[in-house]
Amino acid sequence: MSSEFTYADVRPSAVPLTADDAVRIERAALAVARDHEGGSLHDAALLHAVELAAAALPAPVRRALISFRDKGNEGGCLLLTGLPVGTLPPTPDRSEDEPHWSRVPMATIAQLMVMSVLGRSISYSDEKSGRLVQDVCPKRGAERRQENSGSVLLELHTEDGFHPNPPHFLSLICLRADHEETAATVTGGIGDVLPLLDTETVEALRRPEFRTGFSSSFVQDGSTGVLTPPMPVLSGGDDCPDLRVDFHTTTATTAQARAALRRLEQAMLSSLRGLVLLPGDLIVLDNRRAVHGRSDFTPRYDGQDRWLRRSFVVTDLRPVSGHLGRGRRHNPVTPGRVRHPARTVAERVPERVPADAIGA
Ligand SMILES: O=C(O)CCC(=O)C(=O)O
Ligand SMILES: [Fe+2]
Repeated sequence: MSSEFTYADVRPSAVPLTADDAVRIERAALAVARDHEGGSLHDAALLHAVELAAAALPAPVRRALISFRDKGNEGGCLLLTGLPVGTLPPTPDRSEDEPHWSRVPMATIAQLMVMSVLGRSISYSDEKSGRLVQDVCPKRGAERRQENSGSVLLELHTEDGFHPNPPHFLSLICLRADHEETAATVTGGIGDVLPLLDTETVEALRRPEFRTGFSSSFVQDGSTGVLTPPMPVLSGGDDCPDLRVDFHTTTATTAQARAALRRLEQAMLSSLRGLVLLPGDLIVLDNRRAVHGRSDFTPRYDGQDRWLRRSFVVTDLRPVSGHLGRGRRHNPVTPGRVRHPARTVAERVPERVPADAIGA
């Protein structure tokens, strides 16, 4: 477990939007919001209008997104700066107070416009009420949770690595920074890290000897101990493999796998890129190629705390369409909520995982 992150600043490599760009995006986003006033963000007509409105994004931004979508990059992240966020209500500090999207229309639609260049928006009905765009802000009483509602250091993870259909890309748009501007969002890309790993480690990471725990944000009773069947951490092409791991919940089932997981985490920790997100910043994370995490910070619960909004896309809806319910929400997969036996995606582990099976 890491206690802090050191990272190379990604702000110098950001794709900046000018003030004129921001005005054009603002107009396009508000037009969509106006046309769909009172509607659901999950409405197909609204999502199609968002895709059309994405034509208002300037060519350099679209070019950067297209290249990131098709080729990725070493660090697995792309930063845009200068997006419009509009006038904001107070930062919510309880789930019940999270505002309807129409109270933050500009940031919400601008984020979906950006994401529509990368893929098709989806959400997960197991988590955060299946909202298509979710609030990421510190919640009272959740401080120590390994979830985005916590404020302790959030360990490196690919998003939803336990899920049969995790997002291909996710984005975080910053509406408010934390008071001290110390909460750093970091990424570790497999492109940066692969050259640091020896062949034996890579081979071990490719064997199906790792089980990842379901996030407590998915398991409704908050219980832990629901693990995937054994899976590899690395899969796919030799040059740039796909990655699936959570250094908080992934456990190795053999000694060799355990050592490989530890080496991977060390290599990731020594190659991090990141930044303290500021209002108008939007970071896109390549969820097949990078882990991400966040350093700790101190919330004040004064309505001005750190506030990001998160959204997910997959590159193609058709392979997952059989799993989607109404409005692009992925059907439940957590035990107790599935209508068919849960064993197809997860096994409930009756007793604690033996200590010697837990990775670094
Ligand atoms: O708060 C952050 O910067 C990252 C949170 C996170 O990992 C997430 O929302 O998936
Ligand atoms: Fe995350």
